[in-house]
Amino acid sequence: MDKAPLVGIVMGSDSDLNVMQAAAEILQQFNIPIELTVVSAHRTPLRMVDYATTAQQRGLKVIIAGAGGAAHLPGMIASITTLPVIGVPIKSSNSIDGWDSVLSILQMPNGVPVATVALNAAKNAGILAAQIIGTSNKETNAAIHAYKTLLQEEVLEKVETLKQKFFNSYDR
Ligand code: RP5
Repeated sequence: MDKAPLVGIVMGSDSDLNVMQAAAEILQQFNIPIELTVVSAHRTPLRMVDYATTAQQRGLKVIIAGAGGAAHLPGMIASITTLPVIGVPIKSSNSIDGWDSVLSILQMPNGVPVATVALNAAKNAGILAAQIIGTSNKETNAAIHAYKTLLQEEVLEKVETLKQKFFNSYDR
């Protein structure tokens, strides 16, 4: 992508990439310029502060931050920037069962929100970021509308398939 990134995707480790790349892929599908890198709250704290401090002036509109275990990255970035931060809890190698990641990202104190998606739900984080961009960009908004229409069509196709096999009095 040669356009200035609008969404920043960061993760605590490159071991998070197999989950986080779904956010990058859906944003690229929506034609939204992104950047993606590793920023660790615990291993590179000063890099995290610098990333969050410079994010807005570098043109970003939304940050997606993924981490696992003691997942402090999204909340710490949200404590520094005024950009909306979407948190992706990741079930990682240092995660007990995923709840540790979820609760570390979800249970933020009043005043510092992180929009937390489901465990490993980087694709939803990408869609939510696109929806935020879409509030001020007609093409993006149209692309999301088309995507949602497609989701609906897929379900209706499945309804048709089931109709061949099972009775359904709700014929709409
Ligand atoms: C977290 O620790 C990272 O976000 C990752 O989910 C987890 C494990 O990191 P590695 O030990 O694989 O680098 O900070």
